[in-house]
Amino acid sequence: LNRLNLPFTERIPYAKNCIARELFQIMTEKQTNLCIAADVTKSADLINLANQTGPHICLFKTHIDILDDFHVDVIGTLQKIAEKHNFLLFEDRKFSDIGKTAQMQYCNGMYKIKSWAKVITAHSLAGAGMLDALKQSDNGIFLLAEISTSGSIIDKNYATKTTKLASQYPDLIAGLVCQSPLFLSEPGFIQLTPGVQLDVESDGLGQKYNTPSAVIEKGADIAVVGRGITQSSEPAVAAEKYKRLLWDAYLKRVK
Ligand code: 6AU
Repeated sequence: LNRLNLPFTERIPYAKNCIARELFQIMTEKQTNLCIAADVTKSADLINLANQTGPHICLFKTHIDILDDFHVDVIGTLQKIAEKHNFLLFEDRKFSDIGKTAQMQYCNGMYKIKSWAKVITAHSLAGAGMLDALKQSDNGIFLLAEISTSGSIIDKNYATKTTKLASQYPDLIAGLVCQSPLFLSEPGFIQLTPGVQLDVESDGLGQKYNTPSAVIEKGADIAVVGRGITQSSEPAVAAEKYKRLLWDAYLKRVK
C-alpha cells in the first residue's frame, strides 16, 4: 500500500482524523491541493487574500499573531469567506511547550485559536503530553517532522520518531509537515509541504524553495505557497496558476 499512487477519495477510509477526511473531500470537490500561507500584517490584506484566493485553495493558513491590527471581527469575516468558498482555516501556531501551556495558548489569550482554527500545527519535540492537551473531537493537527530551512538541526531520527508519534495519535493527527515521503504506507495521513515557489530558490533568510511538480513527486499531498502568491501583483491569478500546476502534478502521480 503506497499512498502516492492512491487518489485522495480512496484514502478517506484510512483517515481516522475528521479534518483529514474533510480535506480529502474538499480537495476532490474543488480539485485543489493548494494551501495559501497568508502571511500579511494588515487585516484588510488578509481578508482580501481570502476573498481572492478562496476559490482556488483547500486551506487558508494564518500566523494570526503577525497582524498589526488584530480585532476579533477579522475572525468572523474569515469564517464567512471560508464557508462561502469551502476551505478550512488553519492557524500555523507550531505549539511546542508543555501540555498545560500549549493548552492555554490554544484556548485563551486574545486569539482564542481553538474557537476558530480546526486545523493547527505543532512541533513533536514536547511529545505525547502536549498532543493530549491539544486534543478535541473536531480538530486536526499537522505535526512538524521536518522543516524547510537550510541548516535545520532536525535529523532523520527526529523525523522517524515524529512519524511514530503521529501513528500513535491517528484520530488527532491529520498529517505531517515534511519535505520527503516519510509515511508511505499510511494513506490516512496527509503530507503538507511548504517551501514552494516558482523561479526562486531561497529568500535570503534560510527558506528553501522547490517547484510545485518537485514537491508533489517528493510526496506532498498539499503544498503551501506563501510569497509566491502574496507578493504577486495579482494573487488570484497566481493562486490559480499554482493550483493548476499542483493538481496536474498530483494527477500525474496517481495515474
Ligand atoms: O512560501 P513562503 O516562504 O512565503 O511561506 C512559507 C510558510 C510560512 C512558514 O511559517 C511555513 O510555510 N512553513 C512551515 C509550516 C507550514 O509549518 C514549515 C516549514 O518547514 N517551512 C515553512 O515555511 O508561513
